[in-house]
Amino acid sequence: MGKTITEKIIEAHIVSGRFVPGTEIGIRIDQTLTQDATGTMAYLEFESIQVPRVRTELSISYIDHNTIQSGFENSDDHRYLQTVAQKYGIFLSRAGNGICHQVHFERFGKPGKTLLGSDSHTPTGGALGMLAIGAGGLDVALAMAGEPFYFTCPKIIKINLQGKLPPWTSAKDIILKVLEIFTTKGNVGSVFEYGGDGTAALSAPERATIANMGAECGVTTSVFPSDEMTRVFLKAQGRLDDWQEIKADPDAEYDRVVDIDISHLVPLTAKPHSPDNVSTVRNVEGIPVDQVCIGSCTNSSFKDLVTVAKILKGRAVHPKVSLVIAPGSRQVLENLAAAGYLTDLIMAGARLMESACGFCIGNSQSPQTRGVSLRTSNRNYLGRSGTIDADVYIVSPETAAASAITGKFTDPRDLGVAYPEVNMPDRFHIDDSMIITPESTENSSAMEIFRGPNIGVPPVNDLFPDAIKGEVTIKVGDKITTDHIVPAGTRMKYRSNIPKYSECFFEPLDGQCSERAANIRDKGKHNIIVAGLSYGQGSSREHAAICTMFLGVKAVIAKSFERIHAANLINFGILPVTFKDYRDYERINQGDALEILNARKTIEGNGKMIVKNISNSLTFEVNYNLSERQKKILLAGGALNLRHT
Ligand code: MIC
Ligand code: SF4
Repeated sequence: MGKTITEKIIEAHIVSGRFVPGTEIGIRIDQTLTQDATGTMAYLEFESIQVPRVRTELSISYIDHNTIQSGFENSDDHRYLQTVAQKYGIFLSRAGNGICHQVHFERFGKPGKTLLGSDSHTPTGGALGMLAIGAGGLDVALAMAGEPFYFTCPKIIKINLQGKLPPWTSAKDIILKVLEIFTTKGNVGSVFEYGGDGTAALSAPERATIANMGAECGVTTSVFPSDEMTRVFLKAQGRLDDWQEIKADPDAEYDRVVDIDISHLVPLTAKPHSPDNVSTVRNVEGIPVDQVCIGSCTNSSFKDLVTVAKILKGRAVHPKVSLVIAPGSRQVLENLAAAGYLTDLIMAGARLMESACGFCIGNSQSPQTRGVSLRTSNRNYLGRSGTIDADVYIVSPETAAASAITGKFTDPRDLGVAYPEVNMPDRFHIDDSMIITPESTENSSAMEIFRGPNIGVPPVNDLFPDAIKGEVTIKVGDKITTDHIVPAGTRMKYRSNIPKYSECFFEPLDGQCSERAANIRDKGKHNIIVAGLSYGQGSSREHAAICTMFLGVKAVIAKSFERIHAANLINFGILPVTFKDYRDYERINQGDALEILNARKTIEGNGKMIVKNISNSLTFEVNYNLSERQKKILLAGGALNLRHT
């Protein structure tokens, strides 16, 4: 039987288990990436593992999230990252060089390789035919130390794109269509593998937009073939030698095949406050717009921004609209400048931002109170923009540019002009001068690491308790994201200071939650979280698990979990369990006293796990699905404890 692309790459890297969907496998990781907001903790963890040098083919540390450097904390983190990178053999992409996924795609991604990144949008690399997976910082630290990455062998869903995109629709509309079909929940343990004649016609940057936002569906990753389009892109990056053809065998079998005829697509948008709240732009046209933000790792390529420049050329941004543009990398910025497109953007009234995450992470460019913001980014969770009552819509660069001109939500087909043709350069202007190469091995042992006062130590947990006895600290609904658990924005500068960061635990939903949890913990009781479907969507930030651990949470009982967050909970010694009967969710209230007697023994012996609700005298069963490896980690109180025993 023929093989899928995913199967081929996994089989070439597998070190534990076999390719049987649903079972745990371990793969060798060729490349790792980190970014500053997750990286500082990941490198503190890496240091505590005590290996002298990274053991990957390539490890690179990007500074792209907290580049605003308000206060000393970010700059301290950045200096820490630079010195750690020098010492341990890690490349470092400096602040201003661009967003990790865009730069990695341009300069380092290689067909056929495996990439593990401490950021949920790492799958962007799948656009080049690599297996690129997002994970918590500790898993990335372990991969840098040469350990395999363990995950559930995925089911493969083929997305068969057919036909040709009509004018004024683009890759963003394709992935919004995919989100409409698959939604943000229920896709854990799957990989999207793209194929069909519609895929063959998409350029590598267009594929990157699609692979990037597969993360919003919760899939392990998305993979494209490495074909002529990949070759053309790598050649233009001066990296033809990195190209190899990778395609699925004609008789490859998939768990499911979904056909999408893209020739009938129309401009789409994801309405507030979830990327799967998809509607046609036609349906929302006319809504007055206050802000338009173009950029983020989803849509900030040269192709995207030339399209925007061509739409804006000779026109002016509407006086009521603030138009913010953040090119994805310095390469994009330099190429826009060299070809004159930057002038068109500036003359139209665009505000040019640094090549960084910027507005996407909510630490700048927050919209006005009850403002309407159209963004080309990938997430529009409540409050993520920094303004809790703003309405954020996700749109394509075409819809964003058209609406910036008219001042209202506009279907770009109504601009009444020809769709701009964008020719990609045969060779990009390439400049890697902001990527620092690490010290040679001889010099590295003497290198000192810079540590400012904001840099803590990775917190450790106690052994997993014999029994869990505590209180429901908070009961939440479906689709709770890691942004709800520990928000980013201005709080993000405390990523290496866990006691401080824990103060905003569940802040967007309940301002008292952190204090309540600390009180329960300080009374010697355990905290327990109760949640609905798809708990822990979105960001890979392991801080959502570390702060949970710091506040003394021992178990999370949910209807279902998202992959990265569930793995992070186990890595930090917290038990994720699911309701056997969803009706039991209704029978629990915040503040209820719960007990899981013999929790430890039950896990050791694979027994039935029964939860007793002392407050209403009911008992119910919960499921847990742990491999032997995960059990050891959990019972030791987390992966770092296990390594140190
Ligand atoms: C995000 O888009 O939410 C982030 C910020 O890039 C995160 C990582 C983080 O929280 O640092 C992600 O996607 O993993
Ligand atoms: Fe940065 Fe936004 Fe991409 Fe996250 S989604 S990596 S914050 S640009």
